[in-house]
Amino acid sequence: MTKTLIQAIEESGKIGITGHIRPDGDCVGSTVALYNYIRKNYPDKSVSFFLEKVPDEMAKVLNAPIPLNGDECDETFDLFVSLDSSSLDRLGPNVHLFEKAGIKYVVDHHKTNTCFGDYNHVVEDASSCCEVLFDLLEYEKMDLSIAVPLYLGIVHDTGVFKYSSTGRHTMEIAGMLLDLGVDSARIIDGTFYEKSWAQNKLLAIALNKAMLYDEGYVAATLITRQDLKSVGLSMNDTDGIVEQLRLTRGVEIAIFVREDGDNYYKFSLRSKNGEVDVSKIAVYYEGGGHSRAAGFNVSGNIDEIIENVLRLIKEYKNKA
Ligand SMILES: [Mn+2]
Repeated sequence: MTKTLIQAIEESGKIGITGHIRPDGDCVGSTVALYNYIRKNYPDKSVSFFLEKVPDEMAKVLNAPIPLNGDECDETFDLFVSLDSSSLDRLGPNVHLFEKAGIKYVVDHHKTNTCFGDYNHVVEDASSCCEVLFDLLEYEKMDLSIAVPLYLGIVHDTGVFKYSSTGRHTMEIAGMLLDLGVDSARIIDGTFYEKSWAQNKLLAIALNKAMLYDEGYVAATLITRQDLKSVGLSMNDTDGIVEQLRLTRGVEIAIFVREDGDNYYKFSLRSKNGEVDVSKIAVYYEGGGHSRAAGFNVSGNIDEIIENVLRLIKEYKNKA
């Protein structure tokens, strides 16, 4: 027997909510929206919000709770909801809270989702987890504190309504959220396009170091810890670089590599027209994602890894 998210909420007194480590806009948006929805409509229930720090630019436009850290919590929840996370390990310090909860509920849109809950509501072709969540909640019970984070998540996961996952339904939801009073320009510019001066400087470094491979089919760049240090930024400030590479005319595959430790790297992959399913490359390295946007972490010699990724691109391209 399946159970809707609303049923699970209604039969639980103590509820926990979490998303994945290094939360992006969709993760922040979906977790905050569900938190605010429960607070507004079920004031008698206890609800706790577990996540890493909400990025400042998002916190500015959101009515977001202060996140808790699962490492510092030993409680047992009647219901624990995981949003926008494709696997259990992506819950980071909150894995143990999810595992011992009475009802483990997964809401997601990653096709690589491992269905690690008791109930797994995974809609593969949805633009975002926020879109999936919108459909699980009642519109009549939403207000601006719920509409803003949902809109923010959709904006971020669709690259502002332009990725192929953006469908009629996505736009209908966005329209319904606008009806609730969402200030769309403030969310789009303030949380998606706007970058700090240091981030723009980092983008300059990344573009300067970028290389073309496979006769311009692939563009790739690498940002080292030293590069980040030179502009005073941290690992969380590299958003948007892979997107800029992707926008290069003629480039089909964009690769952004970030050095996160000694011989330890984070890869972000984009496929412009879907000629190569980059989630297959991510899965090869035990990462995950979508066919046009995926990522993974890997240890080893960077030249050899890049060479292998380029080989995989060729292999999957010929299979498409
Ligand atoms: Mn997402």
